[in-house]
Amino acid sequence: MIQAPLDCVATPATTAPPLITVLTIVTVTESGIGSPVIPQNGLTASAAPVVSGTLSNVLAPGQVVELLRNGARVATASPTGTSFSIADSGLTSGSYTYTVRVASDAALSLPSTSYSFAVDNGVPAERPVITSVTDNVGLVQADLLSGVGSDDQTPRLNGSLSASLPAGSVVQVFRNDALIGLATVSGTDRQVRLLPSPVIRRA
Ligand SMILES: [Ca+2]
Repeated sequence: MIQAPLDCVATPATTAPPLITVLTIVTVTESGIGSPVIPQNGLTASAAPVVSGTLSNVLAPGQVVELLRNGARVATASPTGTSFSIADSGLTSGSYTYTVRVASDAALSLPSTSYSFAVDNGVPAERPVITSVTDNVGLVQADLLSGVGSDDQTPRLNGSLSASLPAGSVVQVFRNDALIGLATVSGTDRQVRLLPSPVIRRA
């Protein structure tokens, strides 16, 4: 019987493991309630997106996942499994592209494929005003004067905008500081009309 020579027995590698090169950004979400997804090439008002993705295998000791925003490192994470989640912050209106890479003291991996989107969270230039409130119930039907009572529990708000709204923008309507709906806006004449109308009940 012939025995295998001892030098055929596998020995543990003594060099550092290779850097993981396969990273994927799966989603970028808005922070907060529900964490809605920001689509690739989409638009968001969020100043603090959360970048989530996967790794081809777990990180070796000393390795971290780096988040790059427009090519500059902005945050790192040390996931213990094969998925990661990194929160960014402080985004102002503009265009952004995220990539991720694995880094250690010795080397960097190639960056992942990119994930791009736009942020619009500045103060809108378009200014809405309420021009009238219409009562169309009962014997007396007219635009309401400020301070005058009405029997219309669903008065219609009419208004105008200083400029046409860009795509994706809405006019929110508040009653006593509570959001009650979105105005219907016709882009050409910039008229604002609230549908459905708010319900007002007398005390
Ligand atoms: Ca009336």
